[in-house]
Amino acid sequence: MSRLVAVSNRISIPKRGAAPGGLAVGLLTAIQARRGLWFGWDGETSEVAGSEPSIVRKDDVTYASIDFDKAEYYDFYLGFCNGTLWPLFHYFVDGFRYKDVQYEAYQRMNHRYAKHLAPLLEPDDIIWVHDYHLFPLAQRLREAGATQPMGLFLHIPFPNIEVLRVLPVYGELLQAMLAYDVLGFQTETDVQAFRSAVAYVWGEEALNADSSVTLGGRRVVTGVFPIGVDVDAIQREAVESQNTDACKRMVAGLLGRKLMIGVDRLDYSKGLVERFKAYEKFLETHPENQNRVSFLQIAPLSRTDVRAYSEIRRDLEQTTGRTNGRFADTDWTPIRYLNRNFPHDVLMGFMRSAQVGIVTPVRDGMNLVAKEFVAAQDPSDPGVLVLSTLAGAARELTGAIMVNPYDARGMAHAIQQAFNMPIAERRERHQAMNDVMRRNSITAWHTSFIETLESVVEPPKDFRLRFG
Ligand code: ADQ
Repeated sequence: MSRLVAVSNRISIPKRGAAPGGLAVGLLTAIQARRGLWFGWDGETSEVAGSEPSIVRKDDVTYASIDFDKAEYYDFYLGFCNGTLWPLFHYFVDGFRYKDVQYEAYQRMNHRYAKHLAPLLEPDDIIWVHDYHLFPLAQRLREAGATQPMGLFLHIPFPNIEVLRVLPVYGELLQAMLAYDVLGFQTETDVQAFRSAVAYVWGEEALNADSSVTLGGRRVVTGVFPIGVDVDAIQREAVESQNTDACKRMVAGLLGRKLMIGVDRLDYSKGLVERFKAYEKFLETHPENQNRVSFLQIAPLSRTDVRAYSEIRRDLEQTTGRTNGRFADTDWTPIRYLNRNFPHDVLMGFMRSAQVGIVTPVRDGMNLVAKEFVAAQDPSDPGVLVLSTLAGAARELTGAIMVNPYDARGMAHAIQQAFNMPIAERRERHQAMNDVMRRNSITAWHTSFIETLESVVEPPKDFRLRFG
């Protein structure tokens, strides 16, 4: 069995007392099974970046990490990755910024990843790269002489070509993606968007009927690999954590009211401002719910050095203040808005205690919170998921109440419907979603991606060594 080398912008190095999240656990299981290597940034920045990766071995996994210097952090990570690619790939054409100097930093960083990773590779490795931070990595590794099979999985949406071509360097990035052997996406829409971009640049003749593309004699397999969760593990976590102090306190604070919960990284793609406005509309148009339901929104801060993120934070604080000022009572706070992290099991316990889960991104690659909410429910008395049609998860979780996240009135109506859904219908919808999630589990995700990567028989041998 080949060794698996996983590469992601950020890696989770095991620390005492800190449990990694669902995605990290899933990936780690796959790496562990193949006594593999996980390579990436350790999350630290320093004045001068270290010259060698630092290596830690634990439980059959080797962690090789690099740090960033300040310029790399600003220009590569905050700049091109999160100020250019992230907004554009989530269709925020207005919020997108492009600077040559940041793109150059992006290319330089990918070069540095390759330079540090190449000496750690073994001939029979298979290499699985994650996400938009590392589109050019395969190209750089090939130039360094690597001939191993390489796959890229994109966790975020792939935009339609009419949006993609707003980016001055879109052609170069597409070309870079074609140095991989396998390109994996969350949904069929993303694969189609990628294929239409290839056809736009190189013509329809580059597209093969079997969903691969061929360019310059190289064949690149494209496919849909919807990321999932471990339904049974989440169910266990949710049940066990209901006895924790944190869960008991949260439930006691409801004073018997029904609960709607939202859990998201604080990001403009998650549709939080629109969601808060919809909840305000719900309290206004369905006043019988005042003082009878509570909305708990957990949203830890992320990317606080990017301006768009401080703006959304301000908007949310204003909307929360207005709604609470307008509707609160001496013993009732309509929105409880918390900017903090919780251990994963506690979150699952919170979700199990909620009658409604609200997941309304204005654009999302998949959205694991939607799947976690469903998996955490008590099957005999499950809560109801209200889900944006613009989340990748909407393709699979068709038992949710679907909403357009920009339609406040429609969302208010959906929340009302969710709180009042009869138990038979709740059970039926929950069962259907659980069945799909068991099929498309986190194990199915990494197994099928790795199998596809292993099926790539002849990696290209025509890239010459460039590092001196
Ligand atoms: P993200 O945009 O980060 O991921 P998401 O899929 O929602 O989003 O996953 C977030 C994870 O963080 C969930 O497992 C959730 O439980 C956890 N989390 C959220 N808030 C938390 C808190 N307060 N405390 C602790 N944990 C918290 C990107 C893409 C998504 C895609 C994933 C995986 O943007 O579309 O689903 O990758 O591919």
